[in-house]
Amino acid sequence: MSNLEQPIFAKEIISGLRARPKQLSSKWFYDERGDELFREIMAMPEYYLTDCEREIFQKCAPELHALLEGQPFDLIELGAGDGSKTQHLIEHFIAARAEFAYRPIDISAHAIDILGDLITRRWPLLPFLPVQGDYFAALDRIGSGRSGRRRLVLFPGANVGNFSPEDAAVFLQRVGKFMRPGDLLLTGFDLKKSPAKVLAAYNDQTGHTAAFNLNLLARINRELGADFDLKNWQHWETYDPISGAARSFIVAQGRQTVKIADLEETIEFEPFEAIGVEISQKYSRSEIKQLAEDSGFHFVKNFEDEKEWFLDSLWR
Ligand code: AVI
Repeated sequence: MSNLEQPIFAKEIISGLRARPKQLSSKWFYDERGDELFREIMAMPEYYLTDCEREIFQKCAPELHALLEGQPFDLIELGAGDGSKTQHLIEHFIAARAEFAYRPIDISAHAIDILGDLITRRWPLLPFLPVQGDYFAALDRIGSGRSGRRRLVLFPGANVGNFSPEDAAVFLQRVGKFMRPGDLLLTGFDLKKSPAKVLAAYNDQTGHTAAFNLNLLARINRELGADFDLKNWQHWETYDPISGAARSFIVAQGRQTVKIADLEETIEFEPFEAIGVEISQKYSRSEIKQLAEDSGFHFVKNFEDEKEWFLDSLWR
């Protein structure tokens, strides 16, 4: 985390733990350990999302390239992570001799370093121009340069699902302000499906998701000198098939008093009080079209995997 982000982290953690109900943003999951745990989740058989989107990217690359009409472009990726699926697009674009630069944006400096090593080793001639930080600060920085080029903006991996549907519309409207005629936005959506499938993806028996969520408390211990005793907290997952919201909670096993030494704060938790830590929103096809409209985009088409569990939706 950069020195600039540390006070924001501290401020958001305190206000989230003082709120009723208590709520922390899932964006704080991703420190170095969190990135590692998330890579383990993506490799789990229960977490079907990764394979579905990999299949989609392999299939849709030629069509995306055709839609860019042979013009030079910037491939901008919001929340790039390890970029493993995007490499299928890059591979195709390079084979098709497209003139483009890869501009991943990620809040995690560590994730960008790993990605940078990987990309520059595999494609030393590909312009790799990452931006570390908050999406909009990064988009502002990108927006002020290289003004003539078209953009293919990727928002993959169901990251949009980590917003409520209302916040997703606000977020996508902001992305839209950065885009110009001819630019394209490709967003990954996890589709509504069997509730058992969804629950298994976020409540695996091997405990990877529990470890990922509890790492947030461990991070608060490490970075803010708190004394959460992790064995007194339990990961809990719910899925509401009407709203499509999968939600993660961390639940206190009995009364807890937690001191956050660096901030001189003490937080009390009642027995079984829960901290909301993540929403992973699932969508229907009609909800996705509606979201495109509500965010000021024109829907172009959906690319789906064979099982019809996931789709990437292309908008102008
Ligand atoms: C990053 N994001 C799209 C993941 C998701 O599916 O909501 C994060 C995650 N949380 C638990 N498992 C995966």
